[in-house]
Amino acid sequence: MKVAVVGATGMVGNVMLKVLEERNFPLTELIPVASQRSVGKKIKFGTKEFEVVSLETAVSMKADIALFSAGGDTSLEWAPKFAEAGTTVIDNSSAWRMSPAHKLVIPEINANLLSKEDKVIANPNCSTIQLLMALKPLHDVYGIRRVVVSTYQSITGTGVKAVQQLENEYSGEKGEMAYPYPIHKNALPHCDVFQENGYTKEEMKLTNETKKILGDDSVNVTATAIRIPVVGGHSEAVNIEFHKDFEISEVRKLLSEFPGITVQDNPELNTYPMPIYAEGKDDVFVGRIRRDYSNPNTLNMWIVADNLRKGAATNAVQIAEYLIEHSLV
Ligand code: A2P
Ligand code: 11C
Repeated sequence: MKVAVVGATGMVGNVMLKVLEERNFPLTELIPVASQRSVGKKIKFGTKEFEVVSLETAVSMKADIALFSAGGDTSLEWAPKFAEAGTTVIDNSSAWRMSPAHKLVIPEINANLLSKEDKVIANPNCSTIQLLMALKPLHDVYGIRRVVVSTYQSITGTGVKAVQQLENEYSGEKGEMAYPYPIHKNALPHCDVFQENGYTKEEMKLTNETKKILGDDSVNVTATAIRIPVVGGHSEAVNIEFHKDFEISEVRKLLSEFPGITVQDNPELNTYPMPIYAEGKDDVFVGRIRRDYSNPNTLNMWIVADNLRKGAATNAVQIAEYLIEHSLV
């Protein structure tokens, strides 16, 4: 497989390269792509080095698969050009996620929807992926009526500029601000841009992408997304009201048996998921599983995952693996 990574010099692109390498992806040629300012830079991959090329050059190289993570505008303009050249694009931006013509895929949940005709496939938002990994096995058995989720999101979700802002604040240096306020020692109730309805775009992604991925418009999600000065991953406090009642022991079993989920839940031993330990891992970690006694059929839990891994790069690479395994590319 000839694979292009668009945004190879960025935060997610970097992890995509790492994940491709770790998983021994059947890759014969790597095409790293970034903006004009990075063209010619060398990217190490395994024992080899590859030169960063421009988007124009990359299209003409006719890769089998292109993993895109270079922002929504780049995807909107360039994904169709790659597709026209015969390349299957797996796009990590929000550009195509809600388009009815494009599939929004978490392989463990709905990869069965994919066909050879899908030339631009959307990778869901990071906070949606980890939420749905934990919701899906429970939704299948108890039926979700409503989810209330509060997120505690890593600055790596914003990209290199945000990591630099936090470093500058630690060291007392002045520099470019990724956020409108300091992030060190702070919590910003503001991820992505505000919408007319008073929610942020990140909060609406959680609501809308959930319905699309579960293929069920009746699942209601209300979200508050918070940015905190953490690097390892996103955390989510989730309250779920089901149609049917449940046993906590069965909830634990369903979660433990779902591929890609690790249950870390033993209050006696202070065992629960934390972003510092999720960093660099591909799994979604679930803990603090307990009944909400204030409402019937309702559960509380805490979900943590490395947003650059399962929330972005790993999920995209898993989609690519699925396409290859099922001869869809
Ligand atoms: P570059 O490093 O040349 O700017 P992050 O989200 O971590 O900031 O990374 C964004 C990634 O997207 C980088 O690899 C960046 O390349 C790439 N990128 C940003 N804008 C463009 C563009 N207009 N064309 C191609 N790549 C882009
Ligand atoms: C965040 N979820 O952490 C974002 C990052 O829609 O893919 C990715 C934005 C997106 O702020």
